Amino acid sequence: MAAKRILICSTPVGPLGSGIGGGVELTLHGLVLGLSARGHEVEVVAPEGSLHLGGRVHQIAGEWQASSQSAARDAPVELPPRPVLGAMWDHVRRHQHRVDVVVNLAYDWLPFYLTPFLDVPVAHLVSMGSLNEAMDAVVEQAVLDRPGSVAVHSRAQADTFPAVADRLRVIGNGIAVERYDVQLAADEPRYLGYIGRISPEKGIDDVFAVAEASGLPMRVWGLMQDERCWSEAGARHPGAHVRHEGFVPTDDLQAAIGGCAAIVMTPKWVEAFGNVAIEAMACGVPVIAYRRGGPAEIVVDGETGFLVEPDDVDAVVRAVARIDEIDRVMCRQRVEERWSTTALAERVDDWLDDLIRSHQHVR
Ligand code: HBI
Repeated sequence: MAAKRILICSTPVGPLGSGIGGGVELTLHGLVLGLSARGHEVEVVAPEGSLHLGGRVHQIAGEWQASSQSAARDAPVELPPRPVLGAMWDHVRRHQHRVDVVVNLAYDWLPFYLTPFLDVPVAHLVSMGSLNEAMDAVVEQAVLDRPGSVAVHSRAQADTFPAVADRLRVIGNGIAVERYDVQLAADEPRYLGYIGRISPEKGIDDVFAVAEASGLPMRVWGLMQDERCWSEAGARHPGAHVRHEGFVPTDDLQAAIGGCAAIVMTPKWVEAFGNVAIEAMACGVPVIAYRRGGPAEIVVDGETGFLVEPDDVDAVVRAVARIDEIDRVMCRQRVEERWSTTALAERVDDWLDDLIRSHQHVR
């Protein structure tokens, strides 16, 4: 298909580059790079204060949206006064005739509800598993209104929306592999790594438990979102040597994690994808993960790391002891083949082509 004019709407929880948007920021960056490289014109709508991404970002003023993760399943749909989310989608309404397709990355009710009010086709990339009734309802409605208009990152994530699981497009994710330097041997003496927001759903307590049981130092990179959960884990595992390295942006992160013997992923929730798995593997670092959620569809057991029984800390420790069985070059190679921005953009381009074609039929 010819070059497309694509408008990508970011998450309203915070500006790009702040880390508040978590994996969505990495996904957005991957889409901008990958789709531009395929000759498409890509622009972004994001809260003001965002990184400028080469001048493509329309910076929108307004109050940030509260994170869906902190709300209850039956929470009402809420918008703060002068919401940035509303202003972002008013921008879409005003510019919709200049673009061929809009890609929505916000995990919010409003963009889904507004879709039928717009002429332009909207492709919704859902970034987390099912969290609340309001989103479940509009995701289901979007699939009914426009089959093929909703995509997710993994089959496990799709399965958290049982009413429409088999009608969600699974597109994985992708990172700019060239931004990651592969390190072919782990630093000595050995240490483990964990990357991610410090919060209960990420399984911080298990991270401390693995550190204590393995006797290896654990280095932790990520936004300290929940101090209490961190200090409680420390109190429960006095023998754990865990050091918080802080939240570091991608370029510094990739340089920091390359020396890890392995990255551990102990999520308590269904991780929609698990970007940190492909970031680690891009640096040659094997991943040891619970067989739960997205990471179980990324890590190839025995080839790019190990998948273990969920919540089984001892199984993680046994896998750590086997880590030299993993070829670190293969970790990098698998990311280049499947999880690069090039591979992601190809999958997304196909998705957008199908959506635009079906949209024309429906008009
Ligand atoms: N909450 N309301 C809301 N909207 C989002 O787009 C959103 C969120 N919480 C977390 C989040 N996005 C991202 O950090 C994850 O999707 C990765």
